[in-house]
Amino acid sequence: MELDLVQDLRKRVDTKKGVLILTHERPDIDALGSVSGLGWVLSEAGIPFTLEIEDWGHYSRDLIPKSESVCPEIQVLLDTSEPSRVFGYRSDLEVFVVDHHPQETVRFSGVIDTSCCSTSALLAKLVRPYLDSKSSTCLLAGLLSDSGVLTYSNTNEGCVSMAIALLEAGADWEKAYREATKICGWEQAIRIGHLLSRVKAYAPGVYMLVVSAEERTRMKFTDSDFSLALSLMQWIGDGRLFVTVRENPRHGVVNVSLRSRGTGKALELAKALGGGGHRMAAAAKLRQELQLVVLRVTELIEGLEREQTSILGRVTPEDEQLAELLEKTAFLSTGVDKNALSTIRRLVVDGADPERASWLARQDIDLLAIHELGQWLTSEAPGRKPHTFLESLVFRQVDEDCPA
Ligand SMILES: [Mn+2]
Repeated sequence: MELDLVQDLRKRVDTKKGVLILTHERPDIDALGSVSGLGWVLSEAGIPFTLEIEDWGHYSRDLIPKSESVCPEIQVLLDTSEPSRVFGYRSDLEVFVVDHHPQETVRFSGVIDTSCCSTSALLAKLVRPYLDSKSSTCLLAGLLSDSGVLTYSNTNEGCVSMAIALLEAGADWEKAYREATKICGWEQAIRIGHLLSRVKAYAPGVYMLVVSAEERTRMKFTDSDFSLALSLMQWIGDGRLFVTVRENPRHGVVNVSLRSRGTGKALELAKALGGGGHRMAAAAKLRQELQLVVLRVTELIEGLEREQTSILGRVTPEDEQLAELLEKTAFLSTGVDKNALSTIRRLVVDGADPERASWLARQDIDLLAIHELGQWLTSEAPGRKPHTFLESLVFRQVDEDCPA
């Protein structure tokens, strides 16, 4: 039997007090979608709550539920179970965790499920009877963000089933997709274009973006710019490892983010650098000179090279059908309904690998295409018409009235 989180929280809190909802610092869309999704659910259920978030970033203001001023009795930690990473953590309160990251030591009660593609998908399971269109749109945004719109290796049957359930509960696919992929206006699009023009190939299938503190300050690159550039880099068809290395002007640290495909080793590399994360999406923070970090990363990549990891294994007819569906819907950016998702679920159950299918559908996209996309973003006047597939895709990601 699945836990009913709403009933559970109702039992634990006094009607006059309430629940404090928290997540990690520098929250991503999975974190924000989970926090806001749970907020909407609790407000529907009449349980008082407060959200305390470091930064909502570009998240749509109409998807953020209003916090009440409560004197909380319990804090729910979403998308992390590590107090030192939680923004607003209170050591005097009881803790309940919902997370899909592996937990080193069990310290708190809660639900940890590393087989879930996102915390928002896991949370959706726990509050399923209470979902409405607002909460399910928020949770779907988180699911789509963490699963690369159902194309990363964490996209399993449960993940697709939950996307269907959220759609049935009233989620707005287009809005959730937009939240998961949003570029905030043409100013941000242009900065991302500058970043994409700087991407280099370091070994076959290995693409890296290195930015110094000086460059970062001069070009006003933000964390969100880097994370969107890293997503866009992953359109490169033959890529199996994608890396950003950025020097932080304020803290004298260098941040490394890694994404890998197939048998790629993002987590292994991150651990070698003293960091952590998921198997295919990981990060590390180093207090070292930028050039030394780049050297270390390059050496680690060369070590991988010798192992000759294969990208993706054998392609099946189900992979091909799924690739076709991805192409037809422009990678699920348009024309997605319950039928399309049910087809995806059937193909996944029959053995299709969403990552392999998306690799098939992206085969023609190379580093040159990413550089050209960068050029188009930086040279064209904002709002000019797109020509290529990638240009149209990114064009639709740009939200001209997103919150500043
Ligand atoms: Mn997550």
